Amino acid sequence: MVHRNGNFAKFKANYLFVDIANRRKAFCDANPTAKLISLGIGDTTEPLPSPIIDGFIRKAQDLSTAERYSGYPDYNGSAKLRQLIADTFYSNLEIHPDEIFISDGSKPDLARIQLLFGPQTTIAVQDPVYPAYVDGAVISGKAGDYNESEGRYSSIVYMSCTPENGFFPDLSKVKRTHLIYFCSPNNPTGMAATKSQLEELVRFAENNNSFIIFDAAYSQFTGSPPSFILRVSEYIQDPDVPHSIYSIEGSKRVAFETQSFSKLIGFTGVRLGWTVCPRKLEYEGGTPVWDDWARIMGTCFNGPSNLAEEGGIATLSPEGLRGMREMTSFYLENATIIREAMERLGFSCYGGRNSPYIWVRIPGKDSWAAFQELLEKAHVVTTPGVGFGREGAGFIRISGFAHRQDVLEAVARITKALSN
Ligand code: PL4
Repeated sequence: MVHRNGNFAKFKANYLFVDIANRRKAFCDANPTAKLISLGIGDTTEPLPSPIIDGFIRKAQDLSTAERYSGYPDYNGSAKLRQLIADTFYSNLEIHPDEIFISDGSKPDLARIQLLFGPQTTIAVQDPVYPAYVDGAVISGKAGDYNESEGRYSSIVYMSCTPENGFFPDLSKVKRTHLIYFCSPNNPTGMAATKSQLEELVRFAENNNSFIIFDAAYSQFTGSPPSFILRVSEYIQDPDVPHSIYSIEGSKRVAFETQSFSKLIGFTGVRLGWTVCPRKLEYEGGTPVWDDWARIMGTCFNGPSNLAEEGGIATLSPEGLRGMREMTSFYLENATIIREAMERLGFSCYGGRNSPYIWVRIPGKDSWAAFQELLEKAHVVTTPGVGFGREGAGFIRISGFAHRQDVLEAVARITKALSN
């Protein structure tokens, strides 16, 4: 007999987005003519700019010739793309291309990082939290048991991020853990940590000999954009919000950073991202983490798709970067439209300024009830806040990733539904 990995029995329920898909399907089965609009899952909708499509086509044509065909890619991604990422995103931050590991996106990297650390490793997460961090901890045996009445796993340290603390945890009350997952701009709250807050976080990690896993999936350029780029827009608008944890002194000794082309340009389906593992990041005793991370990527990943990489290289060309800024600007405008509509209805809203997500407090309702009401009355799919953790109870997350006409239609329907 083969024994099941007992950690699977510890899961509390379905993965959040699977739960939503199930509820959505049940609603559609019962209401086959309803035209649902999804502002739920953060999934990009807009067509890719033509210079990027040209990159894919170029590579596809190469693959059709004996001279330029290429098979397995480099384990850590092409030197060209790693150099471009270093120059574009970390221009003043001294990240060497060797420290950048190209991957098939942040979510797989976030799961693979857990393989670096044994089951005795303790983990802290923000609450609310992107559920993939917690689910990865459950599978790898680091989460402990799920406590139904607490709505939490026994071995995970939850750092409350609420309107009351400005969505930044009171670190003086946070118990020391080996790993700290931190996402800024944050999914789901849409709030971004300031420079002084990230300094506090890095000092906290240094004092506790912890590692930070910094998820910057909704960030963008570091430093000044190259002069050829119009500063059209980017998710982070506020000059006091760092784009990378590496803008913080000392962070290379304590932090990984993961980033992705998914939300920056729309590669959610193409699949391309990267994780920075600085050479200075060392375990107790001085062994570099880099060696093990390279080994994990070599074992659990066979290098990024060469088509995706070519799209990434095209994205980081001057025309591609212009397209990227227009894209993030578009989704941010969607977020503004949604936020203003919800505020007009009298709801307290957070996020939507440095991020495409709006975190809306729905007084007197639990999140799933609010989700269900919007689904049934407005035919709009959102994400129930409690699905991201206990501190998300009473909130819903609305995503700005949608076609403009859908956003306008959705806010009109929500306004009508909730005004009656
Ligand atoms: C739905 C903080 C979305 N199917 O695309 P990736 O793998 O480079 O990035 C995934 C990711 C990483 N880090 C953060 C994220 O928010 C996301 C994507 N999150 C959302 O709506 O919260 C898409 C979720 C996806 C899933 O199952 O996670």
